[in-house]
Amino acid sequence: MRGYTGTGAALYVSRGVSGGASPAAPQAAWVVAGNGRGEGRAAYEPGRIRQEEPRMATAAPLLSPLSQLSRAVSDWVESVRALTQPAGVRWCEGTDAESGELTSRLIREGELTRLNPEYFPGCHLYRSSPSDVARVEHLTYICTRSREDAGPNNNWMDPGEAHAKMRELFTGCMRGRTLYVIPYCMGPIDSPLSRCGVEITDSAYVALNMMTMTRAGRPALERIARDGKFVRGLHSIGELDPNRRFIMHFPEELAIESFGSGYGGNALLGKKCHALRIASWQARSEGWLAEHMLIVGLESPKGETHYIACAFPSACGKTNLAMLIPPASLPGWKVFTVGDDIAWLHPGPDGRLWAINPEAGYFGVVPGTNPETNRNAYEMIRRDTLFTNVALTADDQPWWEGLPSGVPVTDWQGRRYDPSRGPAAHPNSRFTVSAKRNPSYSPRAEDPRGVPISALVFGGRRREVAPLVYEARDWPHGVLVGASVASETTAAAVGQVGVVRRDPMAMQPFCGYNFADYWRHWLEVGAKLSRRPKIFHVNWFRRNAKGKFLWPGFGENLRVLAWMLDRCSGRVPAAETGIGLLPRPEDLNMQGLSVEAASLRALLAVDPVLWRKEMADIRAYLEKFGSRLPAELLAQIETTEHGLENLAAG
Ligand code: SAT
Ligand code: MN
Repeated sequence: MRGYTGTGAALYVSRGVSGGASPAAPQAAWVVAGNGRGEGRAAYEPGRIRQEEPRMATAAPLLSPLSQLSRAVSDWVESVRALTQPAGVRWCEGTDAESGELTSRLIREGELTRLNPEYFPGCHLYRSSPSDVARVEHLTYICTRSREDAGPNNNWMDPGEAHAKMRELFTGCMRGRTLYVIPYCMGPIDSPLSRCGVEITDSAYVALNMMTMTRAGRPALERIARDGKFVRGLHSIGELDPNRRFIMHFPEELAIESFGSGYGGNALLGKKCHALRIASWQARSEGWLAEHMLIVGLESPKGETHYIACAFPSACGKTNLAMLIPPASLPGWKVFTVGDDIAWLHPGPDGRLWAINPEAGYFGVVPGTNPETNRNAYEMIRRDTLFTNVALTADDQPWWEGLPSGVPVTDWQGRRYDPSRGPAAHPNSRFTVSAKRNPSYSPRAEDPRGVPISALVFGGRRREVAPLVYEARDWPHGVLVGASVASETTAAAVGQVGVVRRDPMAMQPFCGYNFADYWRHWLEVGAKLSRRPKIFHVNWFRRNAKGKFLWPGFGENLRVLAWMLDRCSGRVPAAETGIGLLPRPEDLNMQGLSVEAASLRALLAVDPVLWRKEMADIRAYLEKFGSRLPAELLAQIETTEHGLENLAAG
């Protein structure tokens, strides 16, 4: 909660993550008016000069120390302190002054570099250890009493064994370091759909990231004290030794223990560990869905707004789609970002599915971000942004592959840039920035009720087989379509890049329990909805025989989304194929876009031979889940196979 006003009505003029306005470049400021319940409403006011410290329009209220707000949290912090033996304990209030102080400290200690304040005011660079640059799926475990509950999709360890192993690693691990306590809320602070956690970490970099990525600090702890329930996340960077690195999840205890990595999804425990792995488990027992999905609002030229949620694997363009800029040839469309990575979807009293974004910031892939691919993101990350593992120019501007200008002189490891040693910026280099910096940030993103979802979209990175878009026959078929997602691997996780793997619902690395039970849960949630979203599958990454992309992607993807909305509103028919419903070419708005007719035909083609093989692969994959697999999914495979036979015959 940047700019949180405590319990008194107050007006803050707050500074960003960075601390300190550059005299050369006056900065805009977030003006946050509090209503006394921590529901600050923020407006971006360009041209306002940021102040060094928050200013209050009324006297500061007397606040009780954070350590006294929740007995359960304090007891846990005390037990962790005794185990890890830090030099000091610091409870995070979540104020801008505190972020500024942490930033200054990291600069003093040489962990952060201030970037050129003229061009990148309030921006900093962090370099991680070179062997700690991505999620480590092979060291990530789900620790449930029964191995079957974790399922073949997860690494499993017995909870007793895992706790013992972690206890050994955590013993005395924070000696000489500060222990940070970060209470956080995933989702709008006043939303009944939100859930809270507390992360304990010995990394100031992690604390700083968490303050941008979540609503962190006092209001979260106040809510925890009221709710009485929270996820316990314990993190230490240890010695950053890849051989002493584990990311353990205990969904039955609502607990996470992470050791040996300071990077992204391994260490910012609110993100993948809590909001996906633990939350997916919580969601099953409470009747909702925690998904690896962006949420975007689309306003048509007629003024009709629909929200859609889309699941793609990491580094497949979720942030770009969430911040899409309509092409000039599609006038009148507006796009609003609700979230770029995670959606919590709840059946509402009206029979629709309602979504919140549990996060408050973006931890996005930097390479490839430029004015052509994502002008919003490009503008957004020019101030108050924390960069991790990008390169530098001679005048300390951040540089990454895909920028139209600038010359890298220092690579992401801080060495003199030498192209023979690989890219200047790490392919998984990241930006951390508050969602409020996003020019397309939806005002509905802070709505405690969430937004109603008209369509769910699955997608992967596939050179072939999957057409540009198709619609599932109905919800159960949509669950099969989601369960069958396959994608080429990316740099977001350690391992080989570019190999096709099954990534059901883009949740392979993130589902906190057995996929078979998860698909059953999906079927059950759908059965309860009376106004179900339609389900679609897209593939922006189809290539021709020469390896060239057939579809331009980025802003042009709006044409495909517009077709989906036409389908949701019942305005256009669709072509039945064995695999689902495809657009008739005349129903895709191609005005102002030059895609050759042959390419469009290829993009919308369903090859029955390739698809029969694909269905056989999917069946073999699903059968690995044995008797827990819902029979409905096998029935859906059969329906598709019959449809493909008819297609081949007709
Ligand atoms: O898991 S991270 O948060 O590091 C990024 C991703 O894989 O989406
Ligand atoms: Mn992600």
